[in-house]
Amino acid sequence: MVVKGRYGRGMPRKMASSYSTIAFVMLIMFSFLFLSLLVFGIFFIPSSGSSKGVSKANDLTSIAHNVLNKFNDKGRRDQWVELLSWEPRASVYHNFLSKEECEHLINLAKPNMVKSTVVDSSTGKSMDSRVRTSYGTFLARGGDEIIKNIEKKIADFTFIPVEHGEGLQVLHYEVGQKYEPHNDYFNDEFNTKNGGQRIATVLMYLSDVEEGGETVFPNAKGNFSSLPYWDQLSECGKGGFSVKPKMGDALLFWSMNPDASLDPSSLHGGCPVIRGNKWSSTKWLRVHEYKV
Ligand SMILES: O=C(O)CCC(=O)C(=O)O
Repeated sequence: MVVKGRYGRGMPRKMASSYSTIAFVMLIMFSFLFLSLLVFGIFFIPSSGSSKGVSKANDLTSIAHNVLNKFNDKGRRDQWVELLSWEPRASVYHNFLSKEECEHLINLAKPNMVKSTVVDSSTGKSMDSRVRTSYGTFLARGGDEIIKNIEKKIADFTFIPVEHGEGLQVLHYEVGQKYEPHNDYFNDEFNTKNGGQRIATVLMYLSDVEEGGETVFPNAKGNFSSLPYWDQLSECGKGGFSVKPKMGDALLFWSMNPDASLDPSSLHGGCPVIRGNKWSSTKWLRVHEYKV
């Protein structure tokens, strides 16, 4: 026995046509919704992993490169972050400062340059020293709009707030002048009263140096003689992992490990300048707010 439907075999034509109208309207609505989600970026169609610009997991250099390039002004030199070393943790941000910013810092500093000193660990006072033969001066934090902008860029680069930074120090080294290897962190309580320990340093090169003047890390771990610029380094520069000064580049290195212990591999110095002269600017960053 064949059981017939309520309407017998098949639907009445009128009903069938209203179902297809509903289906058509729903199809249009879904297509519209799908296109809207795509346009507003709520979801995306994955492309094959080999496409350009897709970085591997943990490939920090290319992540930073991709992000930083977005902020590149028209006509400005390419900017990217290069990881240099894990012990100490160090990276360089290429073309961090423009030529105009470098010149601005040098011009502000020039009238006030005095023989560089080191900090006495018992009194916290500055004292003359043979380990440091450069000339330098400090520029007040937030001293003008250009300094404010540089300090904001440093905060973005390091993830450490502007208020944790000491004032910028500008240094000038002439032929033969140097800064012997030292750590930027303190071994006493006096110097850590304001702001706590120095956690990291950003060293900005305000000029190129024809020969010598490298920043050297004598305790760094790695096979440095395989570096492509090894042959261009001075004897002092070959005494560890070295960064050659290049105008506008900013070297970031950490004096503290992620577990808050001090990192002795952050020992560093400025090699003697052999030809030309060197201008640099240092920003020391503290664990806590540094009151100025
Ligand atoms: O000039 C350099 O390369 C090193 C400077 C330095 O060590 C410092 O300012 O703490």
